[in-house]
Amino acid sequence: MLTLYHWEPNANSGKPMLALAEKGVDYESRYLDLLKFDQHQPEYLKINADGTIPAMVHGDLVLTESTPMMEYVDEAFDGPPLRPASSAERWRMRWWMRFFDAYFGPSLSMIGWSVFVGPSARNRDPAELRAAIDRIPLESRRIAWRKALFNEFSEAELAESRRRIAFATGILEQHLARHPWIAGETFSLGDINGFNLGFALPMSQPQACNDEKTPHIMEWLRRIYERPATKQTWAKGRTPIAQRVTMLERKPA
Ligand SMILES: N[C@@H](CCC(=O)N[C@@H](CS)C(=O)NCC(=O)O)C(=O)O
Repeated sequence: MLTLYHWEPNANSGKPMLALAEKGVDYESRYLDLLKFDQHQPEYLKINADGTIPAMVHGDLVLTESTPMMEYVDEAFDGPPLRPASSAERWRMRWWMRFFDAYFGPSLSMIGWSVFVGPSARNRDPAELRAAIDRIPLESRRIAWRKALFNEFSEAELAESRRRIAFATGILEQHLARHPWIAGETFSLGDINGFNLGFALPMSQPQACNDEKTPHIMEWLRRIYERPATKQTWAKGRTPIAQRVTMLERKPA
């Protein structure tokens, strides 16, 4: 019995969703609406006391942390391997996953929370919002929500995130000019990870990621978008967040 608690196919939730689809593994999907704070409700806190998504339940085991969760999916289930056979490619896959999770992802997330999550969840009674923030278990998430809901990200921290995004897209473009995939010659969890962070980059960061400046990133995103597992996974989205993926449709020649 496999159950996945997730939000939209996007960022962290989309990583196990797409890995499971690539493996061809069925699961029970439990959709939590992040903007309605479903992830802080008592019923879900019994599954993941941190109140973050995704979480996966396989038998008696509760798994959190989307990147190691994808490695578990690849090891525990049949289906095409999603980690390269060679040690060198595995190292390169993990190098990039660490970079995505520790450096690129948090910067994209800060911009996303400031321009999208905050404004989308803000139109409620401030007292109700403060009570919702007080129920968040992790201090780091309480801080992120407070800044997003009350528009408190400083210009200095947003500028630093923009600088990091420009740097990250620059080195990713250089890498993909030399190799078709993140690990090198083999499609892997690294591509699933990067796609989830970056599928909307041409819309959210058009100055950093576009056909002229980063043609190899654009081609890589389009190749992943065209995979049947990606189409199947993004069809599970319920909001315009997931629908942004269609911007990767190739224009008729
Ligand atoms: N490192 C964790 C991060 C999980 C995480 O923070 N997820 C975000 C959504 S992408 C979340 O649950 N936010 C809920 C909240 O802040 O209330 C992972 O990769 O699974």
